Amino acid sequence: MKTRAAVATAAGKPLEIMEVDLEGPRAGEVLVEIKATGICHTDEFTLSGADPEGLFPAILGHEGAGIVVDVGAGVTSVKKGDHVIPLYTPECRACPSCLSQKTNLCTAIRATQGQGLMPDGTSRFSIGGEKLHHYMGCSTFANFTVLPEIAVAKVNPDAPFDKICYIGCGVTTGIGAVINTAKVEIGATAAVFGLGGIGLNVIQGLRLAGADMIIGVDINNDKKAWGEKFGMTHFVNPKECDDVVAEIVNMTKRGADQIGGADYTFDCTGNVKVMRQALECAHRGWGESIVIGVAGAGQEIATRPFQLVTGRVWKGTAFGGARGRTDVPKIVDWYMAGKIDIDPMITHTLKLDEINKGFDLMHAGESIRSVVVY
Ligand code: NAD
Ligand code: AHE
Ligand code: ZN
Repeated sequence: MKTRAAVATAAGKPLEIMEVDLEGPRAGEVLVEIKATGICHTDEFTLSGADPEGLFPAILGHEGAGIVVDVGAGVTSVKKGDHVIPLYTPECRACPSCLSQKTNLCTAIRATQGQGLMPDGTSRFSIGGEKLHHYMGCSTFANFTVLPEIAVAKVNPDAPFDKICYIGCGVTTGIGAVINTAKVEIGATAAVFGLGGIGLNVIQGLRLAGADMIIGVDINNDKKAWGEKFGMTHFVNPKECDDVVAEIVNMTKRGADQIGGADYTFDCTGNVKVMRQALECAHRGWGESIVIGVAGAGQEIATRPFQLVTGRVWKGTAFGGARGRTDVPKIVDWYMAGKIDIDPMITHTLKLDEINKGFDLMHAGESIRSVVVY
């Protein structure tokens, strides 16, 4: 069949809207009509050329929602007509990682996914006979896409596609980092670096978890009002203080010894210098710093080992530690029950033809999430 798609032809170039060829689903695969897709900073990261795994030409996009329109042989867990969210972190429930119950990083199809291919080592997308790469196993910047059965979460059919697509990455990543990775407890003190599409979801996750002090950190003062909307209690602009680490340590001084530092900190910027700041303003003895941001090829993190010797913990999280087929339907239900906010974070709704505008808005810091509706 043919489908409209925004194709990333080369690093650093705007996406090109084209009609491309799409082969139907093979065994264990499903064909999904994508109804809406968010634009995440990670799409921008790969398009920029900073992603060591970036491949071109490719169909990017990994934050979608849609309807199953066809299934390949042997597919049992979803059927035609089901509403689904594609999962860039699948959940096969059979690989050593899934069975370990210690991680959400399913390994069943990770190798081929990283090569921009389906699990059988081929691509379903092409144009004029030339192969197009899949992206993060999802390629939601195409109106129709093919996904492995283990990489879709079946969700409530009453949920609106143009909102729940955001659960395909940003919402789950932010809330999951708090609940699954940090396991924040009631009364905790936290600092969140970067108040974009991910950081604001960390903030709403902290509010859900019952954190007392939620410090937002951003170089853009416009983000103060955004953070406050979702539960932020204090704001710091690193450009307006001498030393952001000292500032946060000072703000969080408590107890008889008056040692400051946050119980939990989160990097949602992808900047390795910020990752260091986030670690170093975590509390001596127990503070945990969670790396969510994705850093470009060649970037490395650094700190004095003494920071770890004295009890700070550096952790990372992908997709908020969520097991997609199990957890994503629950998060959709939380949204439908009014337990979490999504609508106000979707600042722009665009048509596929306007997708490059979504990247411009992100660069200008003017959007939280842009969503493309097909
Ligand atoms: P975004 O562009 O919406 O937000 C980034 C925010 O960081 C902006 O508000 C920006 O002003 C702020 N910022 C930039 N430099 C800063 C600095 N020095 N100090 C403080 N704030 C600063 O991006 P997003 O969609 O929220 O994504 C954030 C990061 O998370 C990206 O690196 C993205 O690739 C990554 N990400 C990771 C996962 C995961 O599973 N680990 C999932 C989704 C996104
Ligand atoms: N491919 C990059 C890293 C990109 C990355 O870290 N991706 C996150 C999701 S970001 C979503 O917006 C992730 O899930 N990583 C785990 C995985 O298995 O890809 C690189 O540096 O090579
Ligand atoms: Zn993402």
